[in-house]
Amino acid sequence: MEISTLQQARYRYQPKFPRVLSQELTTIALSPGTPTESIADQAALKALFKRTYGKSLVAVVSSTGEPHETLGRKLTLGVILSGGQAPGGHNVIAGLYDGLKRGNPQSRLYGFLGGPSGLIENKSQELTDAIIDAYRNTGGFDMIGSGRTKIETPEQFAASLETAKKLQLDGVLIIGGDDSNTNAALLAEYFLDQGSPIQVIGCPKTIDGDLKNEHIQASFGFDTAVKTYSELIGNIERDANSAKKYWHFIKLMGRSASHIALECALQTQPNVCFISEEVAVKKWSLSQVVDQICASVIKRGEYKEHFGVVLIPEGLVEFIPEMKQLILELNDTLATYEKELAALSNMTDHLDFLGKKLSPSAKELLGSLPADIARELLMDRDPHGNVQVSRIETEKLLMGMVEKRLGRLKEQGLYTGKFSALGHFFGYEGRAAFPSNFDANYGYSLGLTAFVLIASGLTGYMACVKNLTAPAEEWIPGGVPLTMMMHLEQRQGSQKPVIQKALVDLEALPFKTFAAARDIWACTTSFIFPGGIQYFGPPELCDKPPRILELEHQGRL
Ligand code: FBP
Repeated sequence: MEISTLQQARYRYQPKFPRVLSQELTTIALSPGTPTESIADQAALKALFKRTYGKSLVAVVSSTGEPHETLGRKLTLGVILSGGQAPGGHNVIAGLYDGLKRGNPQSRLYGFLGGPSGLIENKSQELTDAIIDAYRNTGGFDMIGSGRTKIETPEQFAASLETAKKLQLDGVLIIGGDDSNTNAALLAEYFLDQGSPIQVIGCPKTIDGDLKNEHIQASFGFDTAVKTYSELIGNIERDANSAKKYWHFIKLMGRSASHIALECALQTQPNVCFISEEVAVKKWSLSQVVDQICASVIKRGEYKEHFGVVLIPEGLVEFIPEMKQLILELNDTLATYEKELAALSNMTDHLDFLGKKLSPSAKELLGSLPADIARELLMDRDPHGNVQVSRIETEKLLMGMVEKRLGRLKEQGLYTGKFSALGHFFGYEGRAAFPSNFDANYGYSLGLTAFVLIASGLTGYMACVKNLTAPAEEWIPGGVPLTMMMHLEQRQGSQKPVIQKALVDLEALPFKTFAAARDIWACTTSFIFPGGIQYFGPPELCDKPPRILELEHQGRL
């Protein structure tokens, strides 16, 4: 197979990882902290996770005692990639594999094909040196594929155990986001409940950056995705500043939280950027969102700057109160009347049917939306019940509304400028990019850490690596009990245990830094052009962590 020059060069890249993990394995140990509690709903979670609740945080440390053989036992492990692609995933598997083989060359690693369904349906492939080497430091999840199947029915849990037993697994690593790691917690508990010693460990993956907390500083993949999008945004900003004739409306991936939009705004300084969490707190209506864009267009028009850049987080529609209410009602109605709706053949019939079930305000809003947007809101939900926001063309909705509003102002003689808009959606472009050095190092470190946790006999933990703003050698590996990050949430009609999603914190330094500067960006041309990800060169250019991480670190000092 032909490979690019960059891919060849990346094969030779040696990921950097925490110093403690490069020691002789006989001198590495786990240091336990005090027992933990879940972030809320302690009694309910204790009852649901009888065997895995309340474990201690652990740190991977240099052992002070006699050398020991714990990490050298022969192991057979399985690994699953779950959910959307995130750069660095192949390196997690490579780190796990290298750790395993270093511990004991007889150890084996199976990759489950196509995500969690590979475990349920016993579809796997043994991973070898040749396979791992072909994917080192590459993006995407094509080594074994990924999927969004949720392990939820008793039959699926039983089938998962059956597969794990057939392959004689000692443990499974689930690499995924909040929902997939919730699944890892449930599976760890189930295996123990069934009297099986098979361990389950999770790993924080998602470009969205919403799987983070006090102990998980970041999910891998975020850095590469935001650097890829910021390069593209910077290029568009420069084009806009050259041609001086277009307003670019750019929707950015990130299903719920706006971490991606916030990071890209900090890296590129656009004229307008919305943070969904702020929209929700301030209860901005769709019309108020449009007002803000128009204010920037009008102000810039006064300086003859008839161009600009607007960043729109993918999840925005779910945070605008009236849209949120509409989506909630649609979710319920679509689930309740699934059969009846399936029997209807066209969009008009769908809308008529739904109109009779929705509240008057939701019905009115649905009717007022452009037909394409209404159709996109009715599309199938994902297996976790989420509306597929990546398929809703919010950028086009806002472009249309801004154009209409400016047209009206022009008629009233209140606006004399020019407005011509172009829409973009940056999402899939960033999910499978060659991982930045940060993500290549972080993914590999997480894989090595997961190996240490499994070889030490832990289950129901997430691998974690802290101190991420320092050079990789100084990063601190450890494990966080999965139940510690959980609470109960209303999902598809009932209270379910889930890992809490991290939204943008409006009180923290990253958002405050953005909020302090945005009024200037709205009027002036303050663009920054970050350029492409640099893979080779000085560390300050190549190994830089995301700006949000740096600001969060600064905020903690
Ligand atoms: P994960 O939460 O699985 O990491 O997925 C992230 C994401 O890229 C979201 O930003 C986006 O909304 C969604 O996946 C798109 O899903 P799909 O890959 O099914 O189109």
